[in-house]
Order: sequence, then structure tokens, then C-alpha cells
Amino acid sequence: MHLHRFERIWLAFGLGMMVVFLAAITTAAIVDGFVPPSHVQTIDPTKVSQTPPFDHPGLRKLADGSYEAYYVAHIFGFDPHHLAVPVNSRVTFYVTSTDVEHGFSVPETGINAMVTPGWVTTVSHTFHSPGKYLLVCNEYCGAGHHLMADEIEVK
Ligand SMILES: [Cu+2]
Repeated sequence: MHLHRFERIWLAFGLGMMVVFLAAITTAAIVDGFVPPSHVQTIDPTKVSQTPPFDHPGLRKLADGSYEAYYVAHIFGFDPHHLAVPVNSRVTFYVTSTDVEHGFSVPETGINAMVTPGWVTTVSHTFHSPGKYLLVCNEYCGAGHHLMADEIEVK
């Protein structure tokens, strides 16, 4: 099979880039300990309501002044429905699902995560501006998907 010189150059360039990206990912995983943002903590999706701290979803204040927010996503809503956090507070969200794949998105903040049954998704954000932030599901999860919208109030 005859390959044109330019074709060989592009093939070599493409293969070279694959090797570079693979080396970058491997280096980040081994040296920096990078892992995917979720899939770190697991939970039995049939026992979420009996598993602390998801048996009492909501906000917890930590000793260092930051907050943890535990959310349960289900068809078709989030628990808790409303969350109030003080302005300039760092909030780490722990979100899990009891049924199907959901999304956890706060569009104004850049928070945008998938919530998979059996896994705990973790995402952090510092709320610098007071106001009411929309929390939505951005993974189509069924007929009532459009109803999955709640609010995070920063005051
Ligand atoms: Cu949804």
C-alpha cells in the first residue's frame, strides 16, 4: 500500500500526539494523584435513606468555617429543596441518586456534575455573591425531568 508523504507525516503526528496525551494523563494520575471528580465514594442506592449522612440531607458547618451539603437526587426532585448558605462560604456538595442518572448543575457557578446511583459525586464552590441560585438537573431522567429545579440561597 502506498501512502503519500503528507499522509505519513499526519499519521506520525497523530500517533505522536496520542503518545503525548497518554503520557500526560499517566503522569497526572501517578505523580499528582488525579482521579475523576466522582466515583470515589460508593453507596447502596437502595439504602440511601438509611445511610448517614444522606439519611438527613442538608447543610453541615465544619470547624474550619466551611460547609458540607448533602443532597439526594431522585425522580423528580432534590432533597433538600432549599438550601441557605452565608455569603463567601465554601460549600462542598455531596450528591447521590436513589434511582436513575441525574445532573447537579448550578449554572451561574460552573457547578455541573453527573449524579449516578451507587456513587457519591463531590463538587465544591465558594459563593462570593448573595442571591438566589438555580439548581437544576441537566441529565434527562424521565417525564418529570423539567420539574427538577430547586434553589440555593446565598445571604
Ligand atoms: Cu433530570
